[in-house]
Amino acid sequence: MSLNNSNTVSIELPGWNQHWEDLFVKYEGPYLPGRICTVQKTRFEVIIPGDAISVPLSGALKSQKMYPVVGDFVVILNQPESATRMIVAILPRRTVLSRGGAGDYSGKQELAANIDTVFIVTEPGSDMSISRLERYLLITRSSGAQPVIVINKSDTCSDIPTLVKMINSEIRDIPVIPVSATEKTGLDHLNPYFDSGKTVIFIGSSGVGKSTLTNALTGKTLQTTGEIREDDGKGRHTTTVRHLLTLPDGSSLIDTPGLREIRIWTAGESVAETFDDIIEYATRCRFTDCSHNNEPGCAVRKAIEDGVLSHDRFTRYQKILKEISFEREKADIGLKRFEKKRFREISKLSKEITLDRNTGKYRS
Ligand SMILES: Nc1nc2c(ncn2[C@@H]2O[C@H](COP(=O)(O)OP(=O)(O)OP(=O)(O)O)[C@@H](O)[C@H]2O)c(=O)[nH]1
Ligand SMILES: [Mg+2]
Ligand SMILES: [Zn+2]
Repeated sequence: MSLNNSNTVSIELPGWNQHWEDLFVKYEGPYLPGRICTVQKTRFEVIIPGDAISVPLSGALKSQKMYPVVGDFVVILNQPESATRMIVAILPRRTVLSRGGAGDYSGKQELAANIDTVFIVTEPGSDMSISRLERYLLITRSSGAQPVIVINKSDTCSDIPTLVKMINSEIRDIPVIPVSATEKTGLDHLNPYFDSGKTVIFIGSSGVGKSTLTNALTGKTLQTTGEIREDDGKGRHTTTVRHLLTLPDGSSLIDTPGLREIRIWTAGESVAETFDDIIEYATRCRFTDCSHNNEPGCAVRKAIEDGVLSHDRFTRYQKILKEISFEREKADIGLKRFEKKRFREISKLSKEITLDRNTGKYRS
């Protein structure tokens, strides 16, 4: 439970290392460290050294609205003599994946914490959508974790190389890994992300095969999987809770239910990274507050005319900006006043996300 002489960590907890040990040392007394593996209505399933227990949250955490999420490292007050066992603290998160991305906006939903790699799962059929992938990319980037795109069900597509090429041309610098969970092909390419002590998560629409992948990688049928309804090709939600599973090599994997919608409240850097080419063209517009609609000397319009920037990509970028401004306004001033201020906010936001001409770095 504490450091031994050789300064190695002796706590057996998935993902636990010196970093967490250093944060935990101040809890002297009847305390145990734990990692949240499932969140239930009022209780939390927690892995503790050598065991898994179900515990409630302390009243103090509840009143501060501090709710642990799957992947969190927590401190448990452990007093068996008075039958007291509850979560009393959440150790500071290294990364946090939220449905609304980063930022302090009401309604933001935290999905998981302390994730190293986010596998954004899609399939070659009707789920395939660049704009959906970009949304997942935005929330991943603002979480601090590393994104990887996984195309599952590659067995159902006759030309995977062309599909991978298309995704690579629209979304650059992100690994795109085709796999088949049922045929067990391509799974080796996911191995590097499962280093001992690392935590990965599967996100993506319902029915893309996140749970089937989870079972294929763990080699056990831990998660229930579901057939896709034949009439509309839409998967129902087979998985209903986020669940952290520990693999024999000490890595952890979180399977999640499909997300129905991804609202984007994140701005700044993650938008700039995802649409870096557009931000770069914009630095060459004649006017610094160019809206890229019909101003003279607009380098973004020129790039579209020259065929170096796809019009679709620009449209997706504008749509994302509109959406962020919409969510921001809704959170900030309430529905009544927000329609009026909406346009002003969009232009403010596009000005915020700029490339610094001197340093070449993104500003937001
Ligand atoms: N052909 C093919 N089918 C697959 C593959 N992987 C999963 N499936 C099928 O796709 C369906 C949905 O799989 P799930 O693993 O339940 O999907 P999920 O993403 O976990 O869905 P939710 O839990 O609802 O979010 C099942 O019928 C699987 O058998 C694959 O690689 N190839
Ligand atoms: Mg599932
Ligand atoms: Zn412009």
